[in-house]
Amino acid sequence: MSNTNDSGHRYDVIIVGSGFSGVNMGIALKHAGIDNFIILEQADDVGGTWRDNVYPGCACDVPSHLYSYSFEPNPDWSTAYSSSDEIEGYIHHCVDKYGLRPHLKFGEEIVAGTFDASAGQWRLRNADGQHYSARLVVSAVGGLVNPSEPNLPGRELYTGKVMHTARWDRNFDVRGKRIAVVGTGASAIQVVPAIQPDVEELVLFQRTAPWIVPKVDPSISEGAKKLFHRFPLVQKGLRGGILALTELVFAPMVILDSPLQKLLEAAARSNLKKVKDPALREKLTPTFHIGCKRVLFSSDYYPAVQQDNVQVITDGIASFTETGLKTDKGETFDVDAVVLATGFRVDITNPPFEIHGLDDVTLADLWSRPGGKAYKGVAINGIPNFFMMLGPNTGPGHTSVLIYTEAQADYITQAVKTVLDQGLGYVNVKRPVLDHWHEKLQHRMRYTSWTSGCQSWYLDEHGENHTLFPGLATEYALGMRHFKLEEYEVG
Ligand code: N01
Repeated sequence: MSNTNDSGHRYDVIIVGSGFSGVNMGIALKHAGIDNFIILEQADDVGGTWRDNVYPGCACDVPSHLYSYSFEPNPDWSTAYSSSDEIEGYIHHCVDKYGLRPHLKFGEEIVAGTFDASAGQWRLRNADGQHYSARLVVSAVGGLVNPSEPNLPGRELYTGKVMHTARWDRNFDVRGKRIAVVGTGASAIQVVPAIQPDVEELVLFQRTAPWIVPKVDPSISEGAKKLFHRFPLVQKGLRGGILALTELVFAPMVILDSPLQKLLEAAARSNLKKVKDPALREKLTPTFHIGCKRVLFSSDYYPAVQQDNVQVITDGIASFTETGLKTDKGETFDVDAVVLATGFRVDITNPPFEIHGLDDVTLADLWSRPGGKAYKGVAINGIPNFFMMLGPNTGPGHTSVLIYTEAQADYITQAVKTVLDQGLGYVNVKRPVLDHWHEKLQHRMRYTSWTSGCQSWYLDEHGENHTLFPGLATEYALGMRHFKLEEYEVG
């Protein structure tokens, strides 16, 4: 097997994906003095989720001071919770500042990878059949990338526009149009208030009413920005304060029947009182434990759905018609466009591409049952010299995902350095180490509200949670401080 790609270059590391995680990984490698790496991205630009999600109102529901790299504070955030555009701009800034442009290659969809144990080399293949080789591979492909669209009959008959929120057409003007929005998750509660004032009519199809708590989103004053520029420690302190709040207040809220969970539910119920019409309030009242699905933050969703041009429909959707949608009760709604705010196919626990490890074992086989599992969410027994960013059970339910990715980037960098500096063929996490980690996590899952009886993208088809970390982000990050070679088999 060749050790080179089609252009003849050998890499130490290939990073697949250039969203927040891939960029983080690239920065960490550079910081460690490792320069012989490439970042392969299937799209035509960096930014991942923040490149793809550009629907009106798209913003982060984690405060910007925390939803940014700890080593690269941005004193110029314009609001407490930044917009998608502003976050995408921040990622570009980081790519430039940390010199990642020369490492990036776009239009590279990796479809398969094979590890050659005798050579200690990965060989990746892209969709055009070209190969790339490297000692180590880091998969940073993201977990919520591919839209999940309902398979409704008659879609081909419908003459209007259909758009998933993650594939928003910026050229589509909603003004004066009749719009149907399907879904009431995190994306829907942002897009609905953003378009409601401009559309003629908005028909919102709700299958499950979500829990929503108020979101206070003040602009950041020029004075505050100057203060952050002049005294970076102030911004650092603010970041620490927000992290502490999410850890001490929001994390315990996912513990089933905890006092804080009850407090959060009371806050959300009180928020619901903003809905004046009792019949509408009844429709919007959730029937599951708060925290079972992602808790949503919004102060403009309830006001928007009470406007005269909005209808909330709780009947199921049976089909498209030529002119709109038909419910399972036979009611039809004529609309100019259908916005699918229906979420994503969750790929956190699916192999990012076809992966062949030691003895030709595939990751698909390893994960066929009991679902995705990786040591600390990053390493898989049987798949050596391969690390994941935001792999199984490393998603946060309560705070910034970047706390996790930063910890992973540093841990993986230590692994890379160990392999390169010690001239190892490969490192392969030991099976008992992985199993122990996984069993402990799944045991803790039982005490969370995520498995308390609702349907969400957190759970797989067996009702198991292989997506989120059942603990504090700081606990996870502390556990990632040291790469321990003794936990790995060396080849
Ligand atoms: O997707 P979702 P999302 N007919 O899966 C409904 C992140 N995010 O894009 O609840 C009718 O949460 C479905 O109904 P139900 C964040 O991690 C972050 O909103 O399954 N309805 C639900 O209401 C989030 O968790 C930000 O009964 C159908 C909705 O569609 C994740 O992305 C912002 C249906 C899907 O909700 C996903 O959020 C936005 C059907 N056939 C997103 N199929 C931040 O601010 C599905 N639904 C960081």
